[in-house]
Amino acid sequence: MTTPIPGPPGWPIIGNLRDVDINDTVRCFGDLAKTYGPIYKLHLGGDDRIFISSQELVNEVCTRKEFVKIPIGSLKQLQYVTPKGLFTAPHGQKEWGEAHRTLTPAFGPLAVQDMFPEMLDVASQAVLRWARAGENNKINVAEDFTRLTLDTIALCAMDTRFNSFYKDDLDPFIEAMLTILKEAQVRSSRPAFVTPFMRDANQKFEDAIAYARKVAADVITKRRANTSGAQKKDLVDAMVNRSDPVTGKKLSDDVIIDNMITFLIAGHETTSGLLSFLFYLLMTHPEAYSKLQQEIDTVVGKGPIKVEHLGKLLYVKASLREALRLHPPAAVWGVTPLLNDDKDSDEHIVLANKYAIRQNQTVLVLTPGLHRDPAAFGDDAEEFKPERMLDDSFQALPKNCWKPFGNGARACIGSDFALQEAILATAILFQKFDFRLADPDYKLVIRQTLTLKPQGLFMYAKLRDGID
Ligand code: MNH
Repeated sequence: MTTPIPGPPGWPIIGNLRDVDINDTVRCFGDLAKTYGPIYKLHLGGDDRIFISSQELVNEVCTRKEFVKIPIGSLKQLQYVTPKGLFTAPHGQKEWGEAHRTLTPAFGPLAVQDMFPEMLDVASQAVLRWARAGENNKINVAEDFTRLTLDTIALCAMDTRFNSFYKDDLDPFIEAMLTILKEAQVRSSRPAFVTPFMRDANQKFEDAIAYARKVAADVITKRRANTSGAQKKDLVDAMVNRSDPVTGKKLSDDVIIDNMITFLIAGHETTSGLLSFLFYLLMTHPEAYSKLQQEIDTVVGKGPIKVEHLGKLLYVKASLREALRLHPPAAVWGVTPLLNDDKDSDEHIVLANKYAIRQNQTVLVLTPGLHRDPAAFGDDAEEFKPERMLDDSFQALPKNCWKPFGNGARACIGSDFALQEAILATAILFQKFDFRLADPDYKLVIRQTLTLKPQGLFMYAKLRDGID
């Protein structure tokens, strides 16, 4: 016997379309969970979609092998741009397996340490820019962290300098990428039959894709031509020179291009969102702020920061985990039960011993709700407490209650990269500056694009005494 999954009553044809604001879906999905509970369904796009947000249900979905990734929303639209990119690949794609096996070692914690010099280079540019602008300069937090993360991923994954801290207009590659992301978002929020009629937008989209692919192809050509022996140990090197341990093959140019674009898209907005939320949380929690800065002063001191320092910044790492818990930038991801080879089969799987989920039905994991489940995090789940994310207590948390990087084989390949980058940036910035909100009464507003970010967040950065 199964129980129906609760949900708001829908309308004929449009289903539950009126229950969600297309530009603010994450918040709407979260609000609906407050009304209907940790599992509910909405009829959208011609099918019932199931939303889950408790540790118990998410744990089941994360551990039962029948559940596989399904690209949803903008991610699905981006399949057109990067059909063989890791992020957008459909479950079971051959090229995904090859690229996953080839590139996983290059994203491991040790390999990522080889990219410390590049990350430090870009973080130092942020320091310089904020120092020069002076303590009365209002910093647009999300904007400057996007400069930081974009320049970092471009340097590591495309061997290209955007120099975003030195100029106000965007590099043409960034322009192209923003056009691509915007169009993917627009397409994901309207019925597919409309798209062919949007001639101008479609042309702009095609031009942007062609430009981005050309730039990426030139990077590959240049790296292959460099036979000097002194090759950088970066992600370009991994994509061009490593081979799949199973097939022995190297990645094709198309797959490399797809993944270069993928890393730029996946690797900047998320990490800049993380840093923006972290700084917001620290500026509004003075105790955590001073603990974090004291740790940096003790571990790093006043001298240059080194790669050996990073592993000792335990409170910084815990604060980043806690920021990812309260404000996961990639907030919703999709899975679906794969039960047999028949796409239209009505075989189903039973969740929590009572809810039937059909083959190919989309289950969306709502991480903001999951990350505040009191059953997993206690009565203070809504509060910012980095202590709970120090290694011992972090490891003692219930299984699969913290999922900011997704799950299983399709989890984020860049999580070590992102954490190293964020730890380094936080350490060097708090070593040099004191921060405060430009508007002490600022109330957090979250803006949804492909990811979530604080909107209208400004701060002041004042050089600390004895720093020159
Ligand atoms: Mn990342 C997948 C979150 C940084 C490259 N990333 C995912 C997923 C989440 C995610 C969630 C799973 C999505 C899904 O199941 O549909 N990623 C993040 C967050 C940060 C982040 C919160 C930073 C903080 N990601 C990065 C960085 C890179 C990157 C940096 C690249 C350098 N992410 C990826 C790729 C995938 C991915 C590639 C797809 C992996 C796969 O399916 O094989």
